[in-house]
Amino acid sequence: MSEAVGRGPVERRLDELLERGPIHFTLIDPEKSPGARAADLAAGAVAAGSHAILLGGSTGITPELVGAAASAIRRRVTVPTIIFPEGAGSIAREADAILFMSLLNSRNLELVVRAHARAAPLVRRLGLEAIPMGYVVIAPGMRVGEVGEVDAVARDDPAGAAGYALAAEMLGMRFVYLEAGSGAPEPVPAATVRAVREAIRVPLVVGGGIRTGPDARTLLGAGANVLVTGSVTEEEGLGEGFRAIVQEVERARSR
Ligand code: 1GP
Repeated sequence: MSEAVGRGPVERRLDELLERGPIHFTLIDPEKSPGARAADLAAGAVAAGSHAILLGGSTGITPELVGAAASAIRRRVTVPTIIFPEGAGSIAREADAILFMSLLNSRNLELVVRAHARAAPLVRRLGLEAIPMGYVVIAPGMRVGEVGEVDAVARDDPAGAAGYALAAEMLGMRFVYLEAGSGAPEPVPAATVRAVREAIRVPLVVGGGIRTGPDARTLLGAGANVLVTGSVTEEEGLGEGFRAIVQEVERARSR
């Protein structure tokens, strides 16, 4: 029983890494980068120092695309491959785990809990490890803000974000993710990250619009535990920006 409701091996591994400092997740969209291309990106990202691969995208995702990418990635790297779902169509048995996340500030109950109610039996049947996460969109929110029918937390409302994050923790979610939206012109404000970090005890994930080393340094300084980058990885092909971000995480880990 306790094993069924407790932390699985992927989450335990993340917790161990987090005990020694912040970590970096590389987000790969299996529609833009299918199969072998996803595996090449993952191998490069891990060689540069990234700690896990997230597989997800906001449109056109199917279990076949996720499954093929996850299989190819698992042949190349030993870090966890974790599904960052857009819905039930993202669920594939080939991944190591799934972020089982509720979009807390959506107006659409589908994205808060109803899709989860339909997906949960499949996740259990496939034996996928579910990592419970509260997902909170901060303005501008970009595409996930629109598709997710979100009442985005304003950029000058750190207390609003902290309220959602603390509610997530009190509901038993073991990670909180602050999302500015993929391709956001600016990441989540440092003041928001700081307020949330001070409010909660569980690890804080931050993503959306992180493109440079200084962006990463600011967010890490404000207390982010996990940085997620997607656009900088795929558009610039693991270029200077990606490397600088991972180096900042590495520097923070060695302090
Ligand atoms: C999106 O937070 C992630 O869900 C990553 O955003 O593509 O802007 O890096 P970017």
